[in-house]
Amino acid sequence: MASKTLLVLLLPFNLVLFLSILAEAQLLQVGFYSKTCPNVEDIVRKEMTEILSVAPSLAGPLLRLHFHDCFVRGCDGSVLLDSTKNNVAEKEADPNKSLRGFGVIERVKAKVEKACPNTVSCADILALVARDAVWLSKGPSWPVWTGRRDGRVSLATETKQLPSPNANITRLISNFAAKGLSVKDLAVLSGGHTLGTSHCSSFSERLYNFTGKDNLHDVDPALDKEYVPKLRARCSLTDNTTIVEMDPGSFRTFDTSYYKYVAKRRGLFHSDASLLTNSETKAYVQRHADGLTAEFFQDFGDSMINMGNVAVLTGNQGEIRKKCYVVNKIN
Ligand code: HEM
Ligand SMILES: *[C@@H]1O[C@H](CO)[C@@H](O)[C@H](O)[C@H]1NC(C)=O
Ligand SMILES: *[C@@H]1O[C@H](CO)[C@@H](O)[C@H](O)[C@H]1NC(C)=O
Ligand SMILES: *[C@@H]1O[C@H](CO)[C@@H](O)[C@H](O)[C@H]1NC(C)=O
Ligand SMILES: CC(=O)N[C@H]1CO[C@H](CO)[C@@H](O)[C@@H]1O
Repeated sequence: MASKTLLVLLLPFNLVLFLSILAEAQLLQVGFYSKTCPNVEDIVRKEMTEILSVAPSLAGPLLRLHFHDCFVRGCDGSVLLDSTKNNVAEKEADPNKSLRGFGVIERVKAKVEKACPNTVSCADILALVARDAVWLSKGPSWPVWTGRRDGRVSLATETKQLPSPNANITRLISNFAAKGLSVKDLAVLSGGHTLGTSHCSSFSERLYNFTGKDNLHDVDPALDKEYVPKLRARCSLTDNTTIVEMDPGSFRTFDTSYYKYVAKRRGLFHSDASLLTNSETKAYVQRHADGLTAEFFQDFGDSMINMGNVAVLTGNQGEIRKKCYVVNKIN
């Protein structure tokens, strides 16, 4: 995928021809809506610019929504569906309790529906919104491959496939491999934690109860000892409401400082710290702790394209949802 992006960059003049050839082989394509909804990317960008100018802290949650969509049942908009009388949806499950930004997706979708009814999927809107959230936070932009269709199923039980913040590197690598994503994708996409916040409950066991002893010495040894009191001052073991910046000092700016924190053993989650326990991910963290912004930005776009390809529905599969929180009625 990375090489394809590079090719796209190298071949601006043949872009249209090139992409239409690629489209034969590829399920998604850049500009899928160029005939059916030519302004869709402008509409999304305009809405996102307005939304983030008022509420910049939504950039993180919106990026995370696309990740959670893609890791459960593929990027099919299933994370957006509400529960029904007979079904508990993904968004009700534990890992999703902290998801935010659903209102933004509905707002953007409504604008797109007005311009191009029944044309653009919610799954694609999520992918475009995630890209714009990063770009508007001073991060990279990348060509979003579109043409996803929306699923009709969302099951809370399937969110078990999401990686846990307590995961070790073996577990993280296998979580990603199960979605066709590489060790490099893991190192790169973890850099998404340069944006946003976490609830204390996602990491407080590391501060007080790492091995279940529940005392002040029961600390995750992978955490910088000098950082522990700072985090403890913010979070008790049972606090599930306080939020903490994952990349303190620049949590609204997409940059490489996440890697600087992880390299200093100050990543918030055990999963962040785990990146230092594998030679490839460790090398990535250490190299980017010193900057290398341009390379990280290129990598991040490439890996987002990879993630956006996970188990997508295309062609006649699924549907184009009218509203993102509910499947279409079947007559
Ligand atoms: C590698 C495995 C990953 C794990 C274990 C993980 C875990 C978490 C956890 C526990 C939170 C905090 C939730 C809360 O308590 O509020 C979080 C937040 C976040 N994650 Fe991840 N994540 C992973 C990968 C990713 C990826 C691939 C992305 C996107 C590329 C991402 C983007 C984010 C963002 C932007 C936030 C902040 C959300 C907010 O501000 O509300 N994460 N993640
Ligand atoms: C990693 O975690 C899994 C459980 O999630 C466990 O089975 C495995 O033993 C752990 N591996 C290492 C090397 O600690
Ligand atoms: C501490 O960890 C143990 C083992 O994981 C768990 O059973 C216990 O509930 C935890 N204590 C608190 C107060 O969360
Ligand atoms: C937070 O913790 C309180 C007290 O332990 C509990 O009643 C509440 O349900 C928790 N909230 C969430 C969102 O988990
Ligand atoms: C955003 C969202 O739908 N959050 C839900 C997560 O799950 C809890 C219950 O487990 C709901 O109360 C939230 O509304």
